[in-house]
Amino acid sequence: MSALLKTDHYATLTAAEKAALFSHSALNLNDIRSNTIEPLAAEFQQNAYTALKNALQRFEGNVPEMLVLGESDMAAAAARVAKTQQETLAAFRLAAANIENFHELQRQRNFSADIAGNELGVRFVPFDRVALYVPGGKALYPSTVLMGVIPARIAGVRDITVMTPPDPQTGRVSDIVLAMAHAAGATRVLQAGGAQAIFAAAYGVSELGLEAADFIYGPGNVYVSAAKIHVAGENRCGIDSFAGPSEVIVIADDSANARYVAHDLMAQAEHDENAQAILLTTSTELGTRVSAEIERSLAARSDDEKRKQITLDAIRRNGRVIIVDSLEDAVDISNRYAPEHLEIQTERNDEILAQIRCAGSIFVGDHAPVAAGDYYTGTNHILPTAGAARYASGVSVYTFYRRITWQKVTRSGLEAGKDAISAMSRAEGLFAEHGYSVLTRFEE
Ligand code: HSO
Ligand code: ZN
Repeated sequence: MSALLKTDHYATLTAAEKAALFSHSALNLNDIRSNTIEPLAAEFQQNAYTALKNALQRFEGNVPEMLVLGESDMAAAAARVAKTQQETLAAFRLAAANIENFHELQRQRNFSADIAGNELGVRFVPFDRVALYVPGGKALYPSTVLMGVIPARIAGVRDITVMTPPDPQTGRVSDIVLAMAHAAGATRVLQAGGAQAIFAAAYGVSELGLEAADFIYGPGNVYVSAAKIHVAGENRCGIDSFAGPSEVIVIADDSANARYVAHDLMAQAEHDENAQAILLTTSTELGTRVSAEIERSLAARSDDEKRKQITLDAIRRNGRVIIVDSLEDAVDISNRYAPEHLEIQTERNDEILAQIRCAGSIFVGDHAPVAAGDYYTGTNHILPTAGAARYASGVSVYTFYRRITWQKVTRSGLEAGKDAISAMSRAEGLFAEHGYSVLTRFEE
């Protein structure tokens, strides 16, 4: 049995061990909130522009000369990329087209209906201003720019800010990120990362032409997450669901390919030392072969030492093989865990798919690694983590609408309901005004 990947039989776990399995990678934001986030919020309340510059100087040691890049800067970057990185650009364009086509299908239409003689409807009105956080610094996520901006633009959002930290080496946001922001339809790029970027978007910075955003979304580190929770708690704007370390559950039986499964688990681990990668399988043999492949392949890797170490740490800390008695048990465990990503590689994929109740995004079949959705198929990769898939969904066109209900009530429509309204308002002790506001319309 592998020393790297912890293997257990689910039936033999104690209640506490089962609970630990469902706990996700916990993040404790309490210290960060009181030590960093609350004082920073106070600074922004005084003067957002000064607070932003001071915080960037303090935390990043540098304030970019141009904090905001607009359409012409993004276009210039896109032109440079078109010259120097043609292949990369072509790849991202292919992905953008798939994302665009899939998200186009999610456009909502206003509707209305006759209910008890009155006309009732819903208007889907896009948010006016949104701000997408894209992690930067060591890793680059131009793919996340596409995933965040395209659905907002399709929903009809007119003002889309991308916030991302500049490369510490060059002091500016990379051309490929700017080119993707341009291609996807972003309005501007704020060259700032961290909690201060979130506050800038939430409070607005008039000196930078930045109005307070209605909605802030996108993955980030603990400071970014804590800042988002703070501004949402102040009711300044909406936020997407909690972004913790990335996770995958793979449900597989003995028909699965061990090498594929092993590399899908490692792909998740590659993101972050706190990433979670869990295999639920009915096959002890598959478990053993997956563990062996992970050990073998990591030992053989000699490319990027830093990434290899992250992958190794995540596998060691949060990599698990859980042997289950049946695929039904695997489904049950997965539904309770509510993974960000779920892969299904079994002989009964469709049946299992239909039983899944909680997951961010599901990858069905031997040829559906998470990386396919991360980059290319067209589904979104900004997904709920840490169990939030129980109640939240990934970013989509639906994310960006206000759903405003309306009703046109006629004299006859109101008349049909007036007695019911009187009785109900009386039952709630509100007849004097609620009830009367209806009845007065039928007085001579
Ligand atoms: N798996 C990540 C998304 C991503 N992977 C971006 C590579 N680049 C969270 O769903
Ligand atoms: Zn990924």
